[in-house]
Formats: sequence, C-alpha cells, structure tokens
Amino acid sequence: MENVILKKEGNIGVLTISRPCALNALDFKTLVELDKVLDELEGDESLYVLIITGDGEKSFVAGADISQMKDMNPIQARNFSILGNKVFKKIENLRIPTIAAVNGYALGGGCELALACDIRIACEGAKFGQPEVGLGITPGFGGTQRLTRIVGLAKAKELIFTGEIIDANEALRIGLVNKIVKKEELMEAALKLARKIASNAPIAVMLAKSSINKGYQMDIDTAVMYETEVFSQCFSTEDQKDAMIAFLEKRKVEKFKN
Ligand code: CO8
Repeated sequence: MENVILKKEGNIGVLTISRPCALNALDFKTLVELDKVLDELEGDESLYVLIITGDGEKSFVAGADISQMKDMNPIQARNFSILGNKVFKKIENLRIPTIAAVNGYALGGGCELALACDIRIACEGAKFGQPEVGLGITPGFGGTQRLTRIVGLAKAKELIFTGEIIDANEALRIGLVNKIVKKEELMEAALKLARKIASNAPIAVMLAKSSINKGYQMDIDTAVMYETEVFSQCFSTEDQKDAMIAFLEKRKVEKFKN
C-alpha cells in the first residue's frame, strides 16, 4: 500500500489517506488500496473501532483526483463513481463503528468520505463542501444522498447547488460534524471517543450499528422488528450475561469477552 496507511492502537485502527502531492485527493489507485484494506479490516476481529484521517496538516481529503477525472468519458466516470461508491459503502457498512477525524479540507469526495463514516470530529479550521457543480459535475461518491440524510434536504440542496465551502463551526451548527476540537487535540479526541466506544460490549455495539443503518432504510414497523431481532441476538452472548450479573452484584465487568 502506498497511499493508505493502517496502524493499530490496541483494538482501535487508524487509517490514514496519504497522497501529499494532491492534498490526499482520491485517485483510482487510492480507492483500490482502500477497498483492499477495508476487506482486511472487516475480517479483523481484534479491532473494535476505526478512525479515518488524512495525512499532513492541511487536508483530510481534497476530493476525487481532478487531474485523473479531467479526460474521463462517461463510461470511465461511471466506473470511477461505482468504485468510489463501493468503497464508501464498505466503510458505511463496516461491522465496527468508524470515526472521521477531519484534519483540514474535506471537499467533494473528501466530504463524501467523512459522510460515509458513523461519526465526524473536525479540527478548528477544517473546511467542508461539495464544490462539484463548479467543476461541471455532480457529487458522485454518495454526496447527494448521505449529505441529505445527515443535514436535511434544504441544507444539502443549498450546499450542493452553491458549492459553498463551510467552516467547522457551520458544519457543527448544521449537524454535519459531531464535535470540533483544537487541531493539536484532534487525534487524541478521536482516540478518546474510540476508546469509549471500545470499552462497551463489542457485539452489542456492532449490532446497534447494524440496527441503526439497516433500520434507517426501512419503514418504521419493519425497522422496529429488525431491532427486536438484533436485541434478542444479544442474549446469546456471554457479554450480556456477564454485564447484567455484574450490575446486580454492584461491580463493573472487568473485560468484555466477545
Ligand atoms: N485533485 C487533484 N489534485 C488536487 C486536488 C484534487 N481534488 N486538490 C488539490 N490538488 C493538488 C493541486 O492541484 C496542487 O497540486 P500542485 O502542487 O501540483 O499544483 C496541490 O494539490 C496543492 O493544492 P493547492 O495548491 O490548490 O493548495 P491551496 O492551499 O492553494 O488550495 C484547496 C487548497 C482549496 C483544497 C484547493 O486545492 C482545491 O480547491 N482543491 C480542489 C477541491 C475540489 O474541488 N474538490 C472536489 C473535487 S471533485 C470530487 O471530489 C468529485 C467526487 C465524486 C467523483 C465521482 C467520480 C466520477
């Protein structure tokens, strides 16, 4: 892997997109590398949370690679969009929670990458936007759908139609990010949140993610039935028994097993 770096800190994975020559813009090669690494991560049971960030001080991901898209014909563009969407879907559906640690520009495909994560923490100075219409294209890695679901129809339309770049404070105000921290505290804040998630019963966390994500695509009655299935599955885990016994014995579970 050249453009994607995976490090592990205990049961937390930190995935860094690293293409300093183009502010970490996503080209074909980087997307293929991401696709591979996500397959490895899906099978790695030692990991409970994944953080995704960008290399360097300036940029999370400055979009899809414009120099690579410049000469594409519609078929090539379609294939590029299909690959990006496949990768981002893998992130969205990864069994463990994902946190985008947005360390700078998150534009176009970079904003879409952050949107595919479960939670977004931004540093002061981070910038968000879907500037595609200024380049003669639409968002193509899920932006028209995920941005709309996260910030609502009217705000998503405003951002996508104008291509306006917003700062971290505005992103927080509209619910695009969960939290803003000082730049030098970003990774520690992401790790702190990841550790908090990882301190809970891992199967329960994974099932909760599945229930939220799958249920969000369903009508409420079907979604609540799915929640019931997921909830009942928890009762086949050792963690459920251990945690409830520990509560009744007025102590904490030392370590979740599953
Ligand atoms: N693609 C390719 N190269 C890039 C990109 C990019 N998205 N962003 C920055 N770079 C390169 C620059 O060309 C420059 O290269 P060089 O040093 O060789 O000239 C280098 O990175 C540094 O960039 P700047 O000199 O521009 O740095 P500034 O600090 O002046 O500006 C900005 C930083 C504001 C982030 C500026 O670089 C910028 O506007 N970048 C483009 C942002 C953008 O429009 N992103 C959206 C791209 S479109 C997209 O993401 C579509 C997604 C869906 C695709 C669907 C597939 C069909």
